[in-house]
Amino acid sequence: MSKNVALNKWVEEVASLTTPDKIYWCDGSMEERERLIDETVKNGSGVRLNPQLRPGSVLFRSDPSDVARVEDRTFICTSLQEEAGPTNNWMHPEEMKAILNDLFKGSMKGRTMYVIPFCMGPVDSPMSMFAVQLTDSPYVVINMGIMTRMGDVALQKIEEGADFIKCLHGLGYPLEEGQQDVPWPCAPMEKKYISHFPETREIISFGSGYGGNALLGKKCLALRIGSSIAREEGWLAEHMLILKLTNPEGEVFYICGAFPSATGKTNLAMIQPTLPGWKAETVGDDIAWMHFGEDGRLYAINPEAGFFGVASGTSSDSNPNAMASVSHNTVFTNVALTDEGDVWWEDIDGPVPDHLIDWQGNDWNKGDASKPAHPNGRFTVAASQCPSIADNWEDPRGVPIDAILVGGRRPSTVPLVNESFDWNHGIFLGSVLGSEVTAAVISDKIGQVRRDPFAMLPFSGYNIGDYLLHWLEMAKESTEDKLPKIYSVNWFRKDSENDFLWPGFGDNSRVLEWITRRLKGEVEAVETPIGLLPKEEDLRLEGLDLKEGAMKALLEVDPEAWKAELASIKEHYKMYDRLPEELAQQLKALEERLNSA
Ligand code: O2Y
Ligand code: MN
Repeated sequence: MSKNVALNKWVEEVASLTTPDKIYWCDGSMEERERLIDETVKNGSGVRLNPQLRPGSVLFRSDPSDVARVEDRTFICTSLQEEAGPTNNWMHPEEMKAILNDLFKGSMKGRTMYVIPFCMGPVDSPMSMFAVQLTDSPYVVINMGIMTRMGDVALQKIEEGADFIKCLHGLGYPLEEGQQDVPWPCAPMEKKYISHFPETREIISFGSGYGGNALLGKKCLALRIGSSIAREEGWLAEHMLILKLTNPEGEVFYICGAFPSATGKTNLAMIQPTLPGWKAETVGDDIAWMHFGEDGRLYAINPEAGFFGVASGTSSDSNPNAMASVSHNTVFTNVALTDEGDVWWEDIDGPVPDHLIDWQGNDWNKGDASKPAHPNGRFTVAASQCPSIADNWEDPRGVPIDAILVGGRRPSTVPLVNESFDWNHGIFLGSVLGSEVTAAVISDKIGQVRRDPFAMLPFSGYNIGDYLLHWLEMAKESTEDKLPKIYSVNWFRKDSENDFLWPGFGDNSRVLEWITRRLKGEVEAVETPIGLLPKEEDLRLEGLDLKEGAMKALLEVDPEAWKAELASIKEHYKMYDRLPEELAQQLKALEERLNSA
């Protein structure tokens, strides 16, 4: 029980519907987390890792049917379908609530219902939001304790009267008297519902225990409900990393970046610059909430307290800061287990072991065709454990944003870096952000460009056209000189031999360096029909071993390729039922510039 009457009433209502055996209020302490981990180990769902190798860490293996976010089962429930827009699954709130009411009836039988008070953002920040998640998953409690400010710190504020968002989550796997539990309870796909109610600011998720479907503070609250609230209140809830960059002179720049999945977002958030004297620090790796300050600048907080990162591909080469972060006190999901009791995944440091237990708990021997770790296997770790975390990452005022990057995986056409002419042109660049579909996704569209405006297509809680209009209208709150400058970046340009032209990783600091000099007005750019590009001599390339002609290709604007790009953008814009007029104008202006070039 809490001192908040409305909260107690809701907890009682849900308990009488779902009939759990017990109700437990989470305090957010380390003792509580350790106790819960011990319980999961005892019931066979968690595996403690070797404390000598990975102290305080645990491995979970999910059901093979429950391994990632399920976009097909994700719904925005608004009174009118056009409010959800053409890119979201929609259902009327009453219809969805009726379905969910039936599904939740008795669904926590034989289980404990956990009450998780939590805060997205530093507890003392005016930009933060409070919420309470009810769940019957101890795995969710353990992860929420890392990903959010959870427990007494949040409950205290809610008891003092802070508004809270209701987040209801159920695994959909009740236990009858004497029934044996399974390691990863969940419901079949057709009974999974990840549903959002922007009009009443509620989230109800049923049937999945995994990641974005179940840790409701992340994609559901911080992005889908968050973006809807942000529109109403005049701020931005974005799928962006936040990076703090300090040049050798000690000047500090803050950069946000929108990148669709599989484009190196976490690596950039934790970049180690190769340029001497430059320092990069992490403020956030996935989500940014940005509000205008009284000075007309945009200030960002990271609403999360941890990272839920993809394990596969992470190594001391690709991301040394992530590797150091997960050295202890980490929850791993769906990675492989070594005979020594440590974790293993594709491309992790060191040789491939002869024997592993794979992510499904089966023996795996070197040479077997299957992959021992799931490609969407994850680590959950506190941001405070990251060696590159900025000392001011929890500043309640946020950090002032100087530049916004939008970047995808584009083997051709899109140059290494391109500065927008102004704010509206920058929104245009964000609206056409695209990434090549890679073999990582099962699709018949491999090699084609998938457009993902500001990497928010799966996360906008309202009509995607209105979302872009909101970006355009935000400019009215400030003046062009105070707004962040917007840049398109592309680390993935390839040549005719299918080789990458740019080394990426720490060398991306060379592009960031040029951006900071542009911000200071120290360097001129080349005006092209698509935007403002660097002169080759203005990029710091010393020490790089690039292929002959690489820079020319990385900075070229090929008129033929851009005509094809225009056609592809036109096709993409057809899907909008509410395309802002300004973006139609931007497209027309691009076409005219290309025609007269
Ligand atoms: O598969 C999931 O549920 C995780 S999704 C995710 C996790 C961390 C950061 N970003 C994402 C994403 O889908 O963008
Ligand atoms: Mn993300």
